[in-house]
Amino acid sequence: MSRTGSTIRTATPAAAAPLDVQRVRRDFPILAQSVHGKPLVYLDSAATSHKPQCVIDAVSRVYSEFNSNVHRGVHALSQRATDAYEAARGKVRDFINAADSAEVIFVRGTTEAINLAASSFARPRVKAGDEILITHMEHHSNIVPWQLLCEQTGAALRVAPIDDRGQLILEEWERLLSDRTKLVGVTYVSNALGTVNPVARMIRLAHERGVPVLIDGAQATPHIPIDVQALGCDFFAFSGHKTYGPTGIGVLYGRREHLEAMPPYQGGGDMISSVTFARTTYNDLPYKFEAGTPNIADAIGLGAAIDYLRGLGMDRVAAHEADVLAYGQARLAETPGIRPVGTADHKAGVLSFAMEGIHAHDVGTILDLEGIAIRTGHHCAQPVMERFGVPATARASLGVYNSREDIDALIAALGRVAEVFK
Ligand code: 7TS
Repeated sequence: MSRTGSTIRTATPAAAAPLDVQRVRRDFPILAQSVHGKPLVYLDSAATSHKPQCVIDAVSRVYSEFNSNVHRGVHALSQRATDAYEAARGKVRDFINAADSAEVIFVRGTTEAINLAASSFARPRVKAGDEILITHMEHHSNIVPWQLLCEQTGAALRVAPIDDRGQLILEEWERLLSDRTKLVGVTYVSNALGTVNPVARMIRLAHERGVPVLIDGAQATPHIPIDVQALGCDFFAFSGHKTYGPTGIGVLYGRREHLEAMPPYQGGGDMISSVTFARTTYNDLPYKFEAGTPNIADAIGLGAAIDYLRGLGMDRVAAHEADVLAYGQARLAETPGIRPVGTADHKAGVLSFAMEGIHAHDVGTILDLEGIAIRTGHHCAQPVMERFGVPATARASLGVYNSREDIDALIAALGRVAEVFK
């Protein structure tokens, strides 16, 4: 299963033909519908992305052709299910360039991945007086597991500040990195602001001090080519459902040496090699961390999503989305009454804003009547809202199927919002 050395990443040349967004849209059946009598404009992919037909078909095929439990049956269907499930793990390995499939743990999503790392990796290593270092722009799922750990151990949570544009203040972060720091947790891309953090540099700086780093990749994997070996991170978490795959499936990547040393997260079937009442020995990686019947069909669906993205080419996806994002930022900047929240130099996928004198929920409700789906609220990043002095923002977030026309529809509808509240 191991595959070290040679790399098989498909580096789509940046000069390759740009993404044909109309063709991409046809791969996503859900997009071809009207909402409140208007063509659907879906700008909420940071919450969850839609699924291309190939993913829907892959999941459907599991149940109609070879549904069976994995790793236990000698019969043909079980063998097929096991092969497809393990093939999906291999696709994840290639997608994030892990050295070995055994470093890819299937979990429910980013939230479970971070909780697994907090419980099994950090908990046994952390004691009173130690510190966990995060940033002010984390999603709650990269805050609360560390707070729970701190409550249980007497460790302290340290939070690196962000500036008025929503960028991490790296010098302050570095100042907070100390002998007491036992782990760094940082989001690659902020879901509330769109900021892309300089994670490669942060990992280098943390490692210079011997501090392991967990990357929350939930908002990165749909937008940015990921290479965990080049990054050098210790853990990397992401969710299938934000990456054009099904809900209920996600990944914790961990470096083998860490995973080997960690106790299991949950006990049960499949994660053992032998059980007696006196003593249980655990299965090999990655099964040690996959207790019980896993989410077989959705893992296979995630594999199909990865095939789809690799077929488009992640570099092309990134270039297309960068164009739509830059266009969106420019159009919002020239729209009266809009205050963008999160104007970092390096951003991906997210346009967050407040509208003068109008609550974000009202903005979202009126946009919905225009067929435009955005998210409003605190985006499970309440400290970010507090930092910017707003109760909520309106957030348009991008997927590979969005186009400049979607931005035009958004801007036109925001004009109607302004009229309603005139
Ligand atoms: N980390 C980040 C950066 C996220 O954006 C999210 C979900 C999570 C972790 C948790 O992922 P889950 O799949 O386990 O729920 N973010 C959002 C969002 O922005 N809107 O809805 C969910």
